[in-house]
Amino acid sequence: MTDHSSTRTRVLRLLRNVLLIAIVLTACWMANRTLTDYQMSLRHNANSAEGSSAQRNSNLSQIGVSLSVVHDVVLWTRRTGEIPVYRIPVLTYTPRGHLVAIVEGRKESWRDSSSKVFSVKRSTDEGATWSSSEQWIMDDGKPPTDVYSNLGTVLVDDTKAIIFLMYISFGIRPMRSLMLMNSTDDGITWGRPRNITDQVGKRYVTHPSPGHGIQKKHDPAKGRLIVCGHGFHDGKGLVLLLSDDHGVTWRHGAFVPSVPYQNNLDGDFNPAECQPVELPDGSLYLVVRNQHQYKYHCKMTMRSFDGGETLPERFIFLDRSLVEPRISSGWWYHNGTMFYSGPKSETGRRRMYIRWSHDCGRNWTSGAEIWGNLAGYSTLTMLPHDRNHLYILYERGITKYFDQVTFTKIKISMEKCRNAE
Ligand SMILES: *[C@@H]1O[C@H](CO)[C@@H](O)[C@H](O)[C@H]1NC(C)=O
Ligand SMILES: *[C@@H]1O[C@H](CO)[C@@H](O)[C@H](O)[C@H]1NC(C)=O
Ligand SMILES: *[C@@H]1O[C@H](CO)[C@@H](O)[C@H](O)[C@H]1NC(C)=O
Ligand SMILES: *[C@@H]1O[C@H](CO)[C@@H](O)[C@H](O)[C@H]1NC(C)=O
Ligand SMILES: CC(=O)N[C@H]1CO[C@H](CO)[C@@H](O)[C@@H]1O
Repeated sequence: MTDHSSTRTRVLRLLRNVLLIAIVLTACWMANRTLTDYQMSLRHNANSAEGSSAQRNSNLSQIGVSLSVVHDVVLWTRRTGEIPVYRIPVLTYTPRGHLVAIVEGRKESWRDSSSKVFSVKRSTDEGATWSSSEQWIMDDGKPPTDVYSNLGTVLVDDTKAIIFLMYISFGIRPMRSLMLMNSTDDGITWGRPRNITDQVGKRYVTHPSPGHGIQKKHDPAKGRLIVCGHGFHDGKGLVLLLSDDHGVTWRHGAFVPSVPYQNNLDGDFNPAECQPVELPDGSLYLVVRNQHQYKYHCKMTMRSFDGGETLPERFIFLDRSLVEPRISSGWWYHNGTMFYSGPKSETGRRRMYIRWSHDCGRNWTSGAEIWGNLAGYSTLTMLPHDRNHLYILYERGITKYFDQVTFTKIKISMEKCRNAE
């Protein structure tokens, strides 16, 4: 090699390194810049009751609530056989005032990508007794298959008396389909699922989060059906799916993408499984799994004041009192009280708690322990005609957090504190 050509090689190598460094620096700067935007807007406590009529119009802080367990029913159990594992509790009231519970039966293994059935049980006596046999309303087929489906959001159109179940189905990559089935006879029979992928657009095909969606009871957008989902075609984050014609057509509303500045490492802003409620002022209040434990091991909460079209950044909060070990949680609002369920642990799926707040999340009680051992996903509901009980369906166990899917009926007692007189 001549001196001349080796100098040229050295210059080229130097140029290449300078270019690489510039690319890396630009990427870091861009990622950090987006992240900083979120950091500035994410407040560290839930000061999210602003504008809520629930807080302005009543003396809720003067009312005490106590919870007591009425009874427990184990609905599904891990075992050997065709369906070794049941996971992902979904629970709803029905138009006629009954209860429907749905879980995934995982055929091959405990893995999320296992081929599955969706198994349903019903109760027509406020949770005292349940169907003895399970009904399968979806079956991915005999394993090994290339197809698997994940639960799933249930929601009731109260005006039309229809129960909907929305879920995602995976085929040979990259096929992802958003599926919707319904029951018009109170959850006894379910129709064939419809593929609504093209309605919402491939990009917004999301995992409808485990638990419930809502129908808005107040303006804006009274009557709208809302499903909260996590993950979408080319990334992660949170998507709201909306229907203004009683579930016939769906489109996407608010969209909060993740900020993966470290390749999905701890600390990323990555909102995941979410549950919505509506407050009396017509706003939406969401609890969101903080998948990469952005800043803290606690939930994110979000608000929407336009029926789910937007989730403004300045109303995204980290609620440090709702600690979580990356998990999907229960969320319910009734008559001035917010209820939350989830494992009270920053690190492990154990100790199922129900907690409540009388000021829309400004202050949370320490709550009541429902199960002291291993515990995972949970969901909450109430019956329209009986506001004195809260119902939780959750994963719990001794050897694994999903040994059982258990239903628990809880009595709520509202007591006025003495100093309120
Ligand atoms: C709240 O309490 C005060 C007195 O303690 C009473 O005057 C007021 O009417 C109450 N407000 C509501 C909405 O109940
Ligand atoms: C659902 O529709 C999409 C878009 O048309 C398609 O790609 C997908 O294969 C369909 N899925 C199922 C399960 O039919
Ligand atoms: C409910 O399910 C039936 C049966 O699959 C279907 O024909 C109907 O379009 C569905 N309705 C809605 C609103 O999705
Ligand atoms: C709502 O709470 C108030 C106490 O603040 C109680 O008097 C009322 O009966 C409750 N309403 C319902 C529907 O539970
Ligand atoms: C009743 C009660 O505990 N209120 C507290 C709620 O939280 C705020 C701060 O977020 C406190 O200032 C209140 O005292």
